Amino acid sequence: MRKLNVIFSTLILLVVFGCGEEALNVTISTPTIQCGMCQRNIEMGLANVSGISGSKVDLATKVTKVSYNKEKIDLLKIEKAISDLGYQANKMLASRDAYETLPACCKVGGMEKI
Ligand SMILES: [Cu+2]
Repeated sequence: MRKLNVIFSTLILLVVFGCGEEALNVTISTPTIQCGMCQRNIEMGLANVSGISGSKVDLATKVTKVSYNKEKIDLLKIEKAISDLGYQANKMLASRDAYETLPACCKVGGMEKI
């Protein structure tokens, strides 16, 4: 019985403390990505953003899947972070300054010019 109690309290603790840390997943449209370097730029850039626990860029479908902690960051801030890396995120256009610093291959249509 005592053992059951321990297991039961552990479960309750896991539920109580687990909730706040729950990672949400969101799929963000990133239509301006061009190549593997864009993929690296975004994945490595987002790795440095507090509250984001992981991201995966799918070049074929041009979407970025992001796992994040909703206590620390929200969708708008994630879109802003991607914009600040030089890429459009959903309806948010790329930050102009960041976009200008991208290598030619990462700019829109860049892969066709090579
Ligand atoms: Cu690129």
